[in-house]
This record gives sequence, structure tokens and C-alpha cells, in this order.
Amino acid sequence: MAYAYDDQNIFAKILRGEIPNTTVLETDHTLAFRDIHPQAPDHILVIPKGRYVSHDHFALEATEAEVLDFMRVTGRICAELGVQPGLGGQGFRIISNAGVHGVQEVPHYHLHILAGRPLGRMLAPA
Ligand code: DGP
Repeated sequence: MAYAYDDQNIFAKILRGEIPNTTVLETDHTLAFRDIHPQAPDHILVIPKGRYVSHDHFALEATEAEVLDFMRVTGRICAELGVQPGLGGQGFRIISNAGVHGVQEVPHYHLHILAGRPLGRMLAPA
């Protein structure tokens, strides 16, 4: 069964240049930009340029070049923010929401990188 991808989702429109964004970093395969509703002083979204719905889709079907590029971009952003715990930074959190239970709002794969304040425990009580 093939993954269904909606070309009208908001991140697809951002990738096509139909909606503006505040770009942090762009490579051949990946775009990183600031979240429109930041939940921390630094709240960056990292998305592949390919048509992937969610983490599982990307992890299973993206090319090695896409996966490598995506991962390196996440590292470069942490470096640019100066939040790397191994280098004296204060740390960060990476989240990827997927599907209904994950409460994914935009059906184009993305990671949230949150930093700049203590982020509390990972999940609030249900
Ligand atoms: P998620 O629930 O993981 O799918 O979160 C989607 C995030 O995308 C949410 O934190 C708000 C953000 N977002 C939605 N629309 C836009 C937009 O048009 N521009 C930007 N920069 N972020 C958006």
C-alpha cells in the first residue's frame, strides 16, 4: 500500500514558495524554518523537500542522501542555536508528531526543534 500525500498541505505550499516562511537553513533536500506559533524561544521546523507524510514514511522510503542531509541539518541547527549539551549548551528537544494519536496538524513530515528555555517533562498527563 502506498502512502497518500496531500499536495495542498501548508508545508507543500511553503516548499512551492506560495506561502512565506522564515528560513533558518536550506539545503538540496531539506528546509528549516521558524514555527509560526513558537512554543519556546527557539522553535524550528525541519522538513524534507520530498513528499513524505510522517516519520515512518521518510525513514522507510527516503533516499540515503535525503536522510543524511536531513539529519545533518538538525545537527547544524543545534550548533547554530548553541544548544549542544556536549559543548556546554543548555540542550533542546526534538519532537515529531505523527497521525491522529500523535496529533499531527500538518501532514508533511517535520521535526520540531525546541530550545531556549527549560522544557519540562516530555509529556503532560493525559
Ligand atoms: P504538528 O502538530 O506537529 O503537525 O505541528 C505543525 C506546526 O506547524 C505547528 O507548530 C504550527 C506550524 N505551522 C502551521 N502553519 C504554519 C505556517 O504557515 N508557517 C509556519 N512557519 N509554521 C506553521
